[in-house]
Amino acid sequence: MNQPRMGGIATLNAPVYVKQQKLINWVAEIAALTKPERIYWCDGSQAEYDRLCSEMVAAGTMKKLNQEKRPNSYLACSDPSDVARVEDRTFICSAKKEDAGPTNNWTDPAEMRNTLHGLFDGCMQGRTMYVVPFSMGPLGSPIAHIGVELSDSPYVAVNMRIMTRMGKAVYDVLGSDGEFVPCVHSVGAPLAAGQKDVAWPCNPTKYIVHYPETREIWSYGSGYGGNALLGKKCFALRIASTMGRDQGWLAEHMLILGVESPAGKKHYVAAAFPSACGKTNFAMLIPPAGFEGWKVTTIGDDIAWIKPGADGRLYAINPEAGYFGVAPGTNDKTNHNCMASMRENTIFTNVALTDDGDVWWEGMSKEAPAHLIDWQGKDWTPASAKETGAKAAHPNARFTVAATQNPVIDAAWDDPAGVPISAFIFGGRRSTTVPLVTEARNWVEGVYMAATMGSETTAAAAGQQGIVRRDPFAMLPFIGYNMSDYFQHWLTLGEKLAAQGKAELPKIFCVNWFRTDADGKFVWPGFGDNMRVLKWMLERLDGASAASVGGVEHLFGVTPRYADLSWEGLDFSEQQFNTITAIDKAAWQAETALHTELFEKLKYHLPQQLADVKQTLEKRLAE
Ligand code: SAT
Ligand code: MN
Repeated sequence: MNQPRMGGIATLNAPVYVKQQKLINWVAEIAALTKPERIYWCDGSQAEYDRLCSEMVAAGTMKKLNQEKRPNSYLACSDPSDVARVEDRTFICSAKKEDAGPTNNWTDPAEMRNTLHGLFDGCMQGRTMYVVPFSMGPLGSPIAHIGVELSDSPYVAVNMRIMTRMGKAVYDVLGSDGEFVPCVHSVGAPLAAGQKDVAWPCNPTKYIVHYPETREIWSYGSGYGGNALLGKKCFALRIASTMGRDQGWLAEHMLILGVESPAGKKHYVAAAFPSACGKTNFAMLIPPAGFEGWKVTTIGDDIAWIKPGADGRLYAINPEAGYFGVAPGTNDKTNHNCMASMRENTIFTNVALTDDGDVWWEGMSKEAPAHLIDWQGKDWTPASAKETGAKAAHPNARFTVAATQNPVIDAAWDDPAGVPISAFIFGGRRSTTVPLVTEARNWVEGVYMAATMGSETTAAAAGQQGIVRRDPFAMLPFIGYNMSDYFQHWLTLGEKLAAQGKAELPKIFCVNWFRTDADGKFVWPGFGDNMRVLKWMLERLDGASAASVGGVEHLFGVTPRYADLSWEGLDFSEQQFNTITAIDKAAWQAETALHTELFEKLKYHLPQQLADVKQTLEKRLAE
């Protein structure tokens, strides 16, 4: 094998359009440490994408799907040990431990640098290091920021091209002295001379590390999702949240959707849910029968960057350019627009392969095909699945697809100015206790609801599933600093905007689509029918200022009565409604005890205002 090395380091060969010496020096420095065989500067072109995909097909990392059934699409199957974010291996290495806070893993940055130096030394040997320049947000937008990821995974390079604005044009924005977030990623599997590669290289040792002060990301050992596509959770949430804290804006785990009434009145709302709780479905919702003339459009499905505008309103952009969504459960009924989005030009990861070269996953159709190759490359039939319980697709199987393929993409999705947010929605996955929808009576109460949110864990993170954990703002795995300081940041921003008096603050709502009946079945139909709840929220926004209009006050906010929602086209009884909206005092006493536990954990810098809301709630419960 010819090795174009110079003194042991692959030649840089930076293209002429890369004008920043600092960037070139950094690439050289990381190459000297990781010792790749080659350095490849991605230009983001279609030709480059196609070539990298073909190379991965030849290497066995990807399969090309049937061109007629699923044009220009691929299936990648990961190592069975590398299928989700690894939260226990994710670190916030701020200078001070208190700044990472009790919800994050922390290690002294000097110690971590030492550990990582050892791991990254020579970790790219025998591989290509891809230089991946990307913009989070529309190129040149005042809300956007730039990153450069150095990765030894071509899978990362092609996914980043879909998920971000990736390529040559980024260097123009960067110029000779623009700022970028340096992201270093390695699968941690160097190849000795002549050693044959595996289809999905990775390392059992994993580190996903953030240095908030220097705004750096270092990821080692995993090639999957949020562990490896560093623009997403690492940059757009963990690092960006610290930038937002310092600069007065918000980086949130939120979808953004536009909703327009038949009368032509349009609002944008942002909604936070934990991973794999239906953000993508909500963002692409199709209004049900009886809601003719209503339109829902997508700005983003996972992350929102939100900055105050000169008019006192909050403006949001989607920093991403694609969707990395959960495949299982997605079908024409649950998310028709999503199915349409992935008809072509899609990368699937860890779904099953059909005999005619297409993809399948649990829930895609009522009946499974008679035979499949499952995500681990084994034969799979409905009968064998019954016997062994083996899933055809991994529960955290994903699709990567460009936002522009979404048939209901909002006309303003790429607008550098962002869109004004009228309401925030917070939701968890709770089979009991939390009612279908509650409106906070004010900003502080809304922040309290978001801060104390709980959710049952899903397959998006490695570890046990289905246990309730507190997931404040759906940011537990994604906050880059102290959670209590983050609560304070929200409160302060609300106070600032209110003091300006230029515009109404967005309303805050809390929802739960996931309450179950005695048989453990979901009571609320969800999906398109969530429009019924959304419509009620909009009515509350557009005039129902008196609490008696369209809702009633209860223990901790305002909820609609049965008669306040539109039921046209859905057979849903008042009794069913009551099962998912009832507030059980004993359950809420147990729930507030869990809030107490959370606040005890977060007591360092916990805003007094939130402790006060809790006290009021407890008093009312004791009445
Ligand atoms: O793997 S990701 O972190 O990108 C997906 C998620 O957990 O939301
Ligand atoms: Mn997410």
